[in-house]
Amino acid sequence: MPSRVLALAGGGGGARMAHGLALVLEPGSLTIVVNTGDDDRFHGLHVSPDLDSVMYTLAGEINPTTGWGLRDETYRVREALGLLGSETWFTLGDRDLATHLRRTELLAAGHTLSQATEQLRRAYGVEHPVVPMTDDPVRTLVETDDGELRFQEYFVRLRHEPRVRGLRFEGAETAAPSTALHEALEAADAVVISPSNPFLSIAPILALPGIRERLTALQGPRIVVSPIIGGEAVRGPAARLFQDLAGETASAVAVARHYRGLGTHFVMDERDGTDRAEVESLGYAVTVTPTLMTGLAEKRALATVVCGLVGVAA
Ligand code: FO1
Repeated sequence: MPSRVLALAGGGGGARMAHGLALVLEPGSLTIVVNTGDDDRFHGLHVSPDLDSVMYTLAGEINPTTGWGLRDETYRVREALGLLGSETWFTLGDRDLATHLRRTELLAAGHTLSQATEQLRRAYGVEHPVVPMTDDPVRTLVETDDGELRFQEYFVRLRHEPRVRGLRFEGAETAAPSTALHEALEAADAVVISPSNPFLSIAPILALPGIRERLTALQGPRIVVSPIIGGEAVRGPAARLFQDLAGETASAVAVARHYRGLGTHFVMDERDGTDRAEVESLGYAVTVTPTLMTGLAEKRALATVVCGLVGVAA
C-alpha cells in the first residue's frame, strides 16, 4: 500500500509545499490540512484565505504576483464598493468573490466548512483533499502595542508592522478537529509540517484539542521543512516573529528549537548548511537541499526529497 502523508499548511509557503506534494503523490496518498485561524468575514462573506491559497495553487490559478487570490483578476466590485463607502483594504477580486459568495451560500444552507471546501476544490479541478483543520470557528487574534487585533487587520490593514506581544487562537480550545484531520491522523505514515509561518499558520492547527499529542504519538517520520532561509522568511513576518515572540534571531536552528519534540526530520536550505550539526544535536535527522520553491520544478524537487524521507527512520 502506498504511504499516506498528512501535510499541515497555511499561507504561501504551505500552498507551494502542498502543490509539490500533490505533484508527486496520488490523491489517495495525501491529505492537506489547512489553517483556518485567518478566516474572517468581509462584506458579509466568509473568506478562508489559507484554504483558498492552497486550492488556487493546486488548481494552477493562484495570482503569481501577489501569491494570494486568483490570476487574471479584475477589481470592478472593489471599485464600486469603495464608491459606496465600504472599507476595501482587504482586496477581493471579482473572480475570487465568487468563491466567497459560493462558500457563504453553502454554509448558510447548512453545509459544514469541510463540505463547502470539498465542493469548491472539486469545482476548481483539485483532485487532492484540501481540508480545513476544523469546522468550528477559530480566530487568530494578535496582541500588539496597538491592542488586540483580528488577524487580517494586523496582517493586511497594518501590513504586519505592529510589534507582536502575543497570539490567541480564539475558539481553538473547544473546536473539534475536522473529520478529515481525524482520519488523516489515523492513517498517516508520515507528517509534513510545511514551510509555513510557525506562529501564524501552523500554531493554530497545533492548538486544537489533542492534535499535538496525536501527532507526537505517530510512528512515522514527522518532517519539518524550514520556512527560514538564510535568516529570512521568503515572505511575511515569520523572521520578525521569532524575535518578537521567541526572543531569538530567526534561523534554521530557531525553527528546529520551535518544533523540538514534534518533528523527527528537518529539511533545510543549502544556505543554512552550517547550522546542520546544531540542528542534529536537537535530535533531528537533517537533510540539506534547495528549499526555495520558485517554480514547478523546484516544488517537485523539494517534495521528492521530502517523500524520500517517508519510511526513513530518524
Ligand atoms: N493579503 C494582502 O496582503 N492584502 C490583501 O488585500 C489580501 C486579500 C486577500 C483576499 C483573499 C485571500 O484569500 C487572501 C488575501 N490576502 C491578502 C492574503 C492573506 O491575507 C494572507 O496571505 C493570509 O491570510 C496569510 O496566510
